[in-house]
Amino acid sequence: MSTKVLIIGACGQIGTELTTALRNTYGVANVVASDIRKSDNEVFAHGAFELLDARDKEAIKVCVEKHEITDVYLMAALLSATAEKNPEFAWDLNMNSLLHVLNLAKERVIQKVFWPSSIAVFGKNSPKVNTPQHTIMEPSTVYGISKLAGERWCEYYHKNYGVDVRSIRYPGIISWKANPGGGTTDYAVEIFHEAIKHGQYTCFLKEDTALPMMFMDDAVRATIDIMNAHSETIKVRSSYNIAATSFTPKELSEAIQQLLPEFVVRYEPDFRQQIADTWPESIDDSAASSDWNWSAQFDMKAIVLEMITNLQKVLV
Ligand code: AKB
Repeated sequence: MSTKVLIIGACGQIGTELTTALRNTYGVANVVASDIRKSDNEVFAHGAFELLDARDKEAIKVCVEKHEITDVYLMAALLSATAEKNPEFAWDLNMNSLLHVLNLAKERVIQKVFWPSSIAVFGKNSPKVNTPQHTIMEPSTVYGISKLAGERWCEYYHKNYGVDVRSIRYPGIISWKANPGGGTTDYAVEIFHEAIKHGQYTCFLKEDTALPMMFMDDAVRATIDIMNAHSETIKVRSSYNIAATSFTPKELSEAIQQLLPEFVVRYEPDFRQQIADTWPESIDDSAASSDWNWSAQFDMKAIVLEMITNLQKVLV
């Protein structure tokens, strides 16, 4: 059977670029984008698009059957900072959307599922440096709790019902084509926009808060690679650690100042500081490397160059 893809939550930061990458891989006719609202990003001006609430199992099933979908990428979620403001809604969206899609796979309506987890599954008792694949996991945010519960469901559905579900724990994702929304790592995107537009930025995290980060191209490649890997090589059916780089706001600011010497940063930590304080500083991704050959291509310097070069074209 040929691959026909549905992306749920396609208009978000990762979904937008994943839509383009999946269309390049499988052809425009074989990729359906969906979201609760359509974004005006030009990516969605062409190709199939469905308005879809990720909490509505029946609507997902109708869409899947209409387009004869084989693979679902479930990208809809409330991220860490927004979820803290609306815990019950976050739990409903993050958890029920996953269960709906896993059940469609259990019923063999679809063949394969991609579902993103996050470094937010770790907590203050997890080792902070080079956080291992398997370790203490005591997330303190609603988002982290929902991602950890989701990981357990993924493994459960694989083990008990043979569901082919694959997952990676995204770090903070840095990109210039679509904005992030509601995350703790969002500062690492906002800072570029403000540096170019206003020459200054007020950061909501402390200058020495190190967090794992990744450029969008690496994140999208990881997503497509894990989905294309042979099933037997995917030994972790909860979710894989993946890593690219780690840096503090101060280190990022200094790298930006290399290209924009006038750039000034102030620090006014808010409630997101408490979230960041419970997350890893860096991640051990050796399981992903050995099982399905994962490795990142963009370090901090390369990310800064890509961001500034591309945003200068679109913002100025
Ligand atoms: C967030 O900050 O909430 C996300 C994440 C690390 O999962 N970017």
